[in-house]
Amino acid sequence: MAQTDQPAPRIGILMGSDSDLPVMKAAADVCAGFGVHCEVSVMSAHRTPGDVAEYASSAVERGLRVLIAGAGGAAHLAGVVAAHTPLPVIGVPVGGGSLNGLDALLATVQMPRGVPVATVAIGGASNAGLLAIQMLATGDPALLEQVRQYKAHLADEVREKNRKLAVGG
Ligand code: RP5
Repeated sequence: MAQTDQPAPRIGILMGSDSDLPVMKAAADVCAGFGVHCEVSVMSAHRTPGDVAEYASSAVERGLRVLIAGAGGAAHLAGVVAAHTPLPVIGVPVGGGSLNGLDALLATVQMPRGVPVATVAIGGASNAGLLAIQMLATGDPALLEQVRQYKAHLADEVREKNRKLAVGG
């Protein structure tokens, strides 16, 4: 087996089809921005249900600590993943289709008692990545400091916009 210097991924990003990748890529980009290794996979709750069950059931043993699952339409991927793992699962409803993602939002967010999926906005893969980082950061002081710096940077950006508006007004 090929050896790499890459650390084991701590975040797993799943999507129901490669057509979801343009949306879901944002989650991987956020992880990379924080220097956290993630793994990205395509598997479907409907087309490859056995693969999804196997992936989610073995996620803890493989070192993963948070899972992100994005799908569109009858978006059952995040829920099925949550059914098979004790890890926190973040759901991303992928937009498009005749209902513009409302179907995916409801299918992802309306989980039964006992099996939560932390659902972000339609197309909100960037926030899903950030939430996964924040979850990891609860047990990782260095990562927590990075999140603090990120939020400080966000605040600086808003203040800069306000300053520019005041100057131009
Ligand atoms: C869902 O169906 C996928 O997550 C995707 O959003 C949608 C369309 O899939 P493809 O027909 O493009 O493979 O299961």
